[in-house]
Amino acid sequence: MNESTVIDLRSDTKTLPSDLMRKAMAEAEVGDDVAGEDPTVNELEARAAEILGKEAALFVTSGTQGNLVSLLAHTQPGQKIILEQDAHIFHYERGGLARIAGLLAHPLPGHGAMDPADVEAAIWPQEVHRAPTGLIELENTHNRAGGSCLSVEQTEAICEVARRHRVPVHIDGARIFDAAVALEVPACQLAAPADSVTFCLSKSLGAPVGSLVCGSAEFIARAREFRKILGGGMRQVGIIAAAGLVALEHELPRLHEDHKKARQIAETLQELPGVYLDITTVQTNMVRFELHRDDMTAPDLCARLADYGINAIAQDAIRIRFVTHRDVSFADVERVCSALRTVLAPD
Ligand code: TLP
Repeated sequence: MNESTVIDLRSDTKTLPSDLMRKAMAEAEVGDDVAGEDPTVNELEARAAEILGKEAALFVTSGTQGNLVSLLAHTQPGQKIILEQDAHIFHYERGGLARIAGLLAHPLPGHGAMDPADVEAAIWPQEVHRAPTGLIELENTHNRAGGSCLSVEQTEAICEVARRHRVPVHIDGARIFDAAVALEVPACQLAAPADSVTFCLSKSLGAPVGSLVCGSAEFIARAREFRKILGGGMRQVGIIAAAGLVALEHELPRLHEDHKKARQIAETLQELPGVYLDITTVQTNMVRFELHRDDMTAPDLCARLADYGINAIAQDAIRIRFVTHRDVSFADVERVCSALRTVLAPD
C-alpha cells in the first residue's frame, strides 16, 4: 500500500486549488471590487445569479458570511428564525444569528427536512407577547444529516407555507450543486421557491476561497451593505473569484464522481462489524456513520486510519463523518476501503 500521500476525508474544504485555478488566478483581470470595478468578480456574480436563476449575486468570503449577510438583509433584530434543529447555522456558525443578527432561533425537529406543518405551527400569531417570524432557513445538502438532499417538492412545500405568511426563505446551499446532481434537477429549480440562497465555492467545488449569495437585486444591494459592515468588502478580489469561475466550469460536471466515491466507502462500511450506517442518507459526497464496538471508539478508529495515511475526525465517541472530494481519487477510495476492512474486520 502506498501511504506516501495522505487521503484527507475530514472535509471537502481541504481541497487544494487545481492547476487551472492557479493559472486563472495568476492571469485574472482585477479592479477595486468595493467600487464594483473588478471585472472578474462581476463576471462571477453574474454567472452565479444566472446558474441559480436569481436577479443578482454577491461574492462573500465564506459560507458563514454569506448566511449571516442574508439573515441581516432579510430580518430585523428581535425577530425569530425558524430552522431545522441540525442546521449548520444553528450548530456551527458561532451563534452569529443571535450575536450579530439579534435573532431568536426556533429549531424544529427533522434531521434534514422539516415538516411544513411544524413550520406553519411555529409561525406564531402576531400578538404583543410573541416575537414575529423574520425568516425560515433551509439547508441543501444537509451537513449533519449526512449530505442528504431536499427535493424541489420539499423546498416548495415549505416555501408555500412561508409565502402564505409573508415570511422570506433563505437556503444555506453550501453544497446545493451536489443536491442538484444527486436529484438530477438544475440547481435553479431547487433555488426557485426561496428568496435567497448561499452556495460555497470552497467545498465540493474545490476552489480555495469564497461563497456567493444569490437573490433579488434589492436583497443583494442590502446584503452588500451588510458585507461592508462585517468587513467583507475586499479589493482586487478577482484574484480569487477567478478560481471560482474555473470551479463553476470544471468542477460542476465532476461532482457525481465524488458521490460515487462516497457510495463505495458506505457500501464497504455497511458490511463491517459494529458499523451503523443509514445508507439512504448517503446521497452526495458525505458518509456519516456510528461505531458501536467494545474494542474501539470513533476516535480510536480515526487514529488507526492515520497509520494508513488516512485523515479523518470523529464527531464524538461514536460518530464519524467522511467527505469525498476532488483530491480523493478512486484509487484512494480503494485504499480507504481496504484500510477499513483491515482495521474493523482483521480476519
Ligand atoms: N462546513 C464545514 C464546517 O462545518 C467546518 C464542513 O467541513 O462541512 N453551511 C454548511 C452546510 C456548511 O457545511 C458549511 C461549512 C458552512 C455553511 C460554512 O461555510 P464556511 O466554512 O465557508 O464558513
